Amino acid sequence: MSRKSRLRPIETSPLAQGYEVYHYDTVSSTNDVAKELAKRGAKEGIVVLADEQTRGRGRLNRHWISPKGGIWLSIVLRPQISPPEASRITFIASSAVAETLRQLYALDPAVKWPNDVLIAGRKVCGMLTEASTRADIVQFVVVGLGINANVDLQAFPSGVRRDVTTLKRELGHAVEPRTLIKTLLQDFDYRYARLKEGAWLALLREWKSQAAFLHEPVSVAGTGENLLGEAVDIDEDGALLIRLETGVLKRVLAGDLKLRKRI
Ligand code: BT5
Repeated sequence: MSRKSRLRPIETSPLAQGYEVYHYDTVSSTNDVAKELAKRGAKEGIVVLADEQTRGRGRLNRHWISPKGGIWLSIVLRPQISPPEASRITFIASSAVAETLRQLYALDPAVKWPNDVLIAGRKVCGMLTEASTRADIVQFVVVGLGINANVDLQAFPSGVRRDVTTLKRELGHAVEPRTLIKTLLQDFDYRYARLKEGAWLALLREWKSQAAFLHEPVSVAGTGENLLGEAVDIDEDGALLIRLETGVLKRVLAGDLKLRKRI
């Protein structure tokens, strides 16, 4: 038996209709635990929540800092989508986070391509969507969300601190995690149901209306060259369209976008 399969949640609770939350103390990565559960047949709507992650991951296996006080969770989904459509889940999850922070705390968050939620230009939440496919069919999707809720800025090394924020810092007080998770899952479910009904383009429009980087000068790294230009749009495939300084319009499927001024 693997170490993972011996993990036991400290609590399970149906926090939102259709979502059963398995709450763990410390795990390596909630995405890894959720993927393991999904491989063993876990149904759609199982949520893995951990107080702390020892090997939290970002994209490209980057380290995701996940101390106690944050909300580190992953949702198992079984959508009938093609592999390239899996990135849609990232978009609806970030919309749900932004809307939840606005509703519960009157904050003014913005989504940023491809997988961030920012407050005043600083990252408060990141998303990691991973799909398991067989013969070009999606078996399951795990969407992981990391929200810096009740985390002190001192938890971050100085190199990332200036680009990061936490809810506690923005609000000046701690938030109630259960209320946040419940509202978030309800909002996510509303968008996910619409996605399944074919409302992707409307959902993408909503995501764009929550974005603060469109029509702004940006740089994009991680594409082999550092691109400088204006973020023009996000297309139906979730790709970024950037107007380079040379005037050429370039389509980018994945990369790291930075605003060239803090807004
Ligand atoms: C992400 O990657 O933003 C995806 C983060 C997903 C985390 C969740 S937590 C629950 C689930 N379980 C996991 O193991 N992962 C998911 P990316 O865009 O590659 O950004 C990573 C970069 O963000 C790092 O290289 C750091 O610079 C920065 N970073 C690390 N920890 C951070 C944090 N807690 N808050 C804000 N930025 C952070």
